[in-house]
Amino acid sequence: MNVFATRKLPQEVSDKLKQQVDYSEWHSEEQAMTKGELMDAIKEADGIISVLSDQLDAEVLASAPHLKVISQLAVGINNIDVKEATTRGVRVTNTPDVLTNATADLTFALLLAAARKLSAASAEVREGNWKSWSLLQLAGKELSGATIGILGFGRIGQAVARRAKGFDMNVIYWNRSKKPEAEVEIGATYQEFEDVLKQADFLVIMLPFAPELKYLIGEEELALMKSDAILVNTARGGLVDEAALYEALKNGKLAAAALDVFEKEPVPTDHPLLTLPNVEVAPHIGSSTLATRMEMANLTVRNLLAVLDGKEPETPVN
Ligand code: 8YV
Repeated sequence: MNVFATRKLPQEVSDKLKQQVDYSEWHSEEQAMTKGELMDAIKEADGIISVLSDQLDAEVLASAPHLKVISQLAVGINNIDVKEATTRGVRVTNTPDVLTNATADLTFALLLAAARKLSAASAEVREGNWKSWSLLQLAGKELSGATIGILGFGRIGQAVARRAKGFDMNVIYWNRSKKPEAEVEIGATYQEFEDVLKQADFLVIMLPFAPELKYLIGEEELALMKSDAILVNTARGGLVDEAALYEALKNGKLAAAALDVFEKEPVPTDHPLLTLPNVEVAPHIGSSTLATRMEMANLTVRNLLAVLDGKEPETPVN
C-alpha cells in the first residue's frame, strides 16, 4: 500500500508506518504543498495523511484513483470534500476528543492574556518601560463574576465552560441544539444567539467552520456586544469578519480580541489586526501540546492502517 503524508510526521511514527506500508511524506516543514504538487504526490496513493491547509476538493480527489482513505490529522475537516470522497468510496477519518483539553487550555490562555494585557505587559518589562508602580498600570479585566458566552457547545466548548467555572465565571452558551445534560453537569445556561452576544463579557467562538457560518460574527453582531467585551477565537478564522473586527477594536466598540486562527493562514504580517495593541495572537496552536500532537499523530496512523486493513477506523467521519 502506498501512503503519502502532506507534513513530516515524528520519526517514531513514520518508522512504524514504514514497517507496514510504502510511505513517503512532503519534505518541507517551512513550505506547504501547492495544489499541483499535492495532485502529483498522491497519484499512486492508497492513503493520505492530511492537515487543514490541504484542499482535498473534487479535482484533487480525482487525481488519486487508488485512494481508499484520507486520514486527517485534525478534528476539523472543512478542507475535505467529504461528499465527493464518499461518492468515490474513500473513507475519511479525523482526530476528535484527543485534542479537546489542549485546545480548551489554549483558549483560556489567550482569554487570560487578553484580559490581563499580557503581550503589552511583557513588552513593558522587556523594553525598559517599567518605570514605577501606578494604581491603574495595565489594569485588566476581572474574570470572577464575569459572563463568558460560548458559541458552540460541543466537546471543546464544554471543556472551555468547565474551565470557566473554575474561574467563578457565569457561563452562557448558544448551540444549534440545546445540551440539557451538559447544562446541568457544568452549570451553564442556554441563551439565544443574540442574547449571548449582548450579555457576554468574554465571547468565545467554539464552532466548526461551514460555508453558511462564514462571517457569523460581523459588523452587526459586533455592534450588539458590550464595548468592554473581549472576543476569543480559537475555532476558525472564517467565522469572523476580520475587517469588521478591526474596525470595532480600533474604534473602542470592543475592548480586545485573542485570536489563534485567521481567515488566511499563516496570517500575513501586514494584516491590520496585527497593528493593534489590544489583540493577542497565536499561530493556530490550539492542539499543540507534545502529548496531544503525538496522540493525534498516532490516532491518525491507527485510523489509516485500519481502513487499509479492511477494518473499521476508531474515529470515522463518513
Ligand atoms: C490542527 C485544528 O492542529 O484539529 C483541528 O481542527 O484546527 C488543529 O488542531 C491543525 O489545524 C492541523 O490540521
